[in-house]
Amino acid sequence: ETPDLEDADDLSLELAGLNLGRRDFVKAGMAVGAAGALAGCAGLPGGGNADDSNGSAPGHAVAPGEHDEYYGFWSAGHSGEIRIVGVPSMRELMRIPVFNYEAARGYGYDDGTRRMLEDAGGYTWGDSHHPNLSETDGKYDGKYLFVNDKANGRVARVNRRYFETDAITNVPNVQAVHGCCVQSPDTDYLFANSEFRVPLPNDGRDVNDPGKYASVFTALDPESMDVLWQVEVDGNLDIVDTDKDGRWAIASAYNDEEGVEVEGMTRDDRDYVKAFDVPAIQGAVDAGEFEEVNGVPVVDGTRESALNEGDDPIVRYIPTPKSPHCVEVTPDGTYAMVAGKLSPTVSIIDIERLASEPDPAKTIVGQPKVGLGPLHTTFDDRGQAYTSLFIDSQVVKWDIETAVNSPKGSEDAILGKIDVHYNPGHIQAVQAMSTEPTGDWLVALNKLSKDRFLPVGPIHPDNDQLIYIGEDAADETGGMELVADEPVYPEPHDAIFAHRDKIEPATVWDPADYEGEKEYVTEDKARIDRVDDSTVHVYASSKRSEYGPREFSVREGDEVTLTVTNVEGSRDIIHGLAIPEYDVNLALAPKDTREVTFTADRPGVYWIYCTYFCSALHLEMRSRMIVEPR
Ligand code: CUK
Ligand code: CUA
Repeated sequence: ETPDLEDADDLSLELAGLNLGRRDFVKAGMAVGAAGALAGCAGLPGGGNADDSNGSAPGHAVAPGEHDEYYGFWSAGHSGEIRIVGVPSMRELMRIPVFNYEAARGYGYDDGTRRMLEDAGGYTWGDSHHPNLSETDGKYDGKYLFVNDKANGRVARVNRRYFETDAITNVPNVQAVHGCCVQSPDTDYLFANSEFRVPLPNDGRDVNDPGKYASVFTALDPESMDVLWQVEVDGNLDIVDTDKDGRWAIASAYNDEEGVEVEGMTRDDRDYVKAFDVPAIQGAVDAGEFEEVNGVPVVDGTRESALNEGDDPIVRYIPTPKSPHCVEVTPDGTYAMVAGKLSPTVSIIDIERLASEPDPAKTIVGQPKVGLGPLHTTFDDRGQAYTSLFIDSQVVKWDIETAVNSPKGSEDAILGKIDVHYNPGHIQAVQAMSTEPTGDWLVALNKLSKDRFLPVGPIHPDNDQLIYIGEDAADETGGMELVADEPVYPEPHDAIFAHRDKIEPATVWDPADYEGEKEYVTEDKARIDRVDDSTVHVYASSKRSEYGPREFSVREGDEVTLTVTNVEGSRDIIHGLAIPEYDVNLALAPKDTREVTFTADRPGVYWIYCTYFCSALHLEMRSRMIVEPR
């Protein structure tokens, strides 16, 4: 099958001014199609495609009962969640709902999570793109995971012990948060890029004056999740990453033209990457040099103000080829890699020069030509970079120092290319976002799967491909070997991996963690409290295979709050609590307590039952809610 390169990619290439004719597209499409056809007879265990293989990759299968070496945390795009995938097996282990309502975990159904979602704007979905693990001294500390919501301008935090979302901040003055990263080497700040430019504040003024729209760079406190300050800049901010010394946050950006339609947004040949001098910005905020908008201190970081600040602006504007998309900093903190779909190059920014070089253009110390549609770059532990090529449907491996020492536009640094299927967005190698890359596995998150799996109707899964990068070789792929195809539910954008030793999940809740918020209801404390004529509070316990109380009565129209504890201490003994026709659905891990409030507006008998298959008497694990007519 020939990928439909005629439409979407044709446009981007035309815009890129690459002057490739339609014939070149068809040829490229046929080459991809042929590789796909070959894969069918390759017969690698795990469904891999052997046509690029040099045969040195270790197996990726993890035997029954064995554990994976790495945790992978995947974003999930407009599914709004985080998914946990074992690497190298690529088995999906769990999902963590974040911006979405999710029934299996009762997320958004109990009062606590429902209130959190309502306080964060009341949206029923989000678009999660960039998962980040908190760091101490440049290493993942397993404390928090953060992720953005591109759709509604929010950021969320997932708690390390319970693998649950524990905070969502609806960021003021932004419409879409795209880039999101933690500060290195210590997570003192969480950064969020607003992508869509809107009037500040967006209250109906300046709607017809796009020149006055703005996007802002936001800093949050990772502990309180409060917004600390924002910096207004020119252009649409895209992705962000930081150096490894706590000074610079570097953001890609497009649409310096400030257009509102695609032709206008891509008119000029260059855009400006923004390097934010974080301590200098914090200093400006502390000195009161800001304007307050919707309760947030907003510092002026526009290009005009940067020019006025002479040699030492708080935001440096670095000219790059148009529409740069990625920013990824090398594990040693030396360089920031910037690439955009519309130029075939990666621009290498020397981070040390950001402070010393008066001409921002001279901070770019290398610009290898890597292929068509470069989107994201990742790293191994041997000074090599890997860049996804969206249009070429390839991953290219290249040597960083060779690229710095070669003329701009040269291909000297390229070590090899491997076909992926098809159209990769992010690629990530294990621990490449920290100072400890392991250089063994890389995942290409391919946007299209096309012919790789049994057809399942017109909406296809994405295809995440596992590539072994532990071996360097002087062959076509530079030693890269494709070992697995993994269909994934739409639409992860990015992933981050941590060695299993860095993550310590709880297996049972510690009731001390919710003391004072919710009562731990032991069996002898199960009771029905009538608060007043129209309010009832039911305290219930649950264990194999009964609820206490075994029945309770309320009156029609009562507001009922149900507080339920799972008193079991055994790992993996989870109970559910569902009430038919009342839309009540709780999931209770061992020693956890959840609350739900609803109005008992229909008289009758309602069988409360357990949704998690917990014992041989699971079906009998029931209680009755009797709603008496008034
Ligand atoms: S983005 Cu999707 S492929 Cu949101 Cu990180 Cu680049
Ligand atoms: Cu408890 Cu099933």
